[in-house]
Amino acid sequence: MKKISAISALALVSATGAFADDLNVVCSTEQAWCDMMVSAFEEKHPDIDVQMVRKSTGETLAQVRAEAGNPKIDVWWGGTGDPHLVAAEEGLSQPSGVSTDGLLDWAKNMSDISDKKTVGIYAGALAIAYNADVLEEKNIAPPACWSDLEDERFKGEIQVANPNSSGTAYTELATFVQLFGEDEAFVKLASIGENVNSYTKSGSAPSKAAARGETGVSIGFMHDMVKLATQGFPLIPVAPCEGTGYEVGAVSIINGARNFDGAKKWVEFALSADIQSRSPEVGVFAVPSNASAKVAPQSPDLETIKLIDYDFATYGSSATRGRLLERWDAEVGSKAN
Ligand code: S7P
Repeated sequence: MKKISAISALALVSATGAFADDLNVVCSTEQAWCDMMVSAFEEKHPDIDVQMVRKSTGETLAQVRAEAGNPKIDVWWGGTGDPHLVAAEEGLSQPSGVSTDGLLDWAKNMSDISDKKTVGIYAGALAIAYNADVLEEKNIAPPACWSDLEDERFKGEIQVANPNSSGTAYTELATFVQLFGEDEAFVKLASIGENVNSYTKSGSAPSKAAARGETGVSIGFMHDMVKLATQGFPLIPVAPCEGTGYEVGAVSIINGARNFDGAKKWVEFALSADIQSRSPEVGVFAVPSNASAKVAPQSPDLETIKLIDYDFATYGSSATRGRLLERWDAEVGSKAN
């Protein structure tokens, strides 16, 4: 009898394709950080087997939407907060029940505006970077402001991601709208577009390309630029003179998650000071959301950067994101070289 039950259990496992304690995670940060999180989590919870894939933030939102009602993902960790807020608003994620005590206000704000369906895990400022060797060789004066990127001296020299797939590039789009007003923002983005050599899928790809000298200038998160600079690349991060926006990276449990308990343990783990203090081990210098986590000396000091009061409720809403992306496609993306 016992034997039959064991066989039935095995049959059930192969029919559903998963053991109960498999945890399916989509990670929207850098691969090295994703890998470190998985091994540290499995060390703490040896009974849980994590299956992780890395995808950009906008791409993950598209997958979560496509799988609504029958999700393959349990937990979505990392990536910029706006698409996490969109998922929350569209009923695609659910409250984790994990306490936000001990988190900084900008992290709690994500929880407050999403009915507790997402929460902040790190923050980082949007910036410009340039390869000092490339610009010097071509005798191009470095940029100091967003508006400089419209100048024809940067023709073919700028790389940035596509805001449909990349949360980083959507942060840039929303930052321009908040800094310059919507119509002026699209004029500027189209004019910068004249100088863009490629719109990449991933938000961190342009700065890696700039570090290698494949493009002169990139737009991305300053902490990712700092990582490349500390690795010895001639990459100089610039906080734009007009001011800049920032991201709050987030974590969400998907609505209908097959392993809610495991997902909740992941969120608890991701919010803990111990693991947040370890991100510099893999060269991630974003600012941690747990007030007790150690901040690496290499982390950009957000207090010294002219940051806008980024409106996450508005720019993380489904209608605003959808409308801005449609306009970007029509006025900027469609004109890509
Ligand atoms: O590693 C940190 C980080 O750069 O990873 C995320 C990622 O670049 C976002 O990717 P996409 O733009 O491709 O969606 C950022 O949230 C974070 O700063």
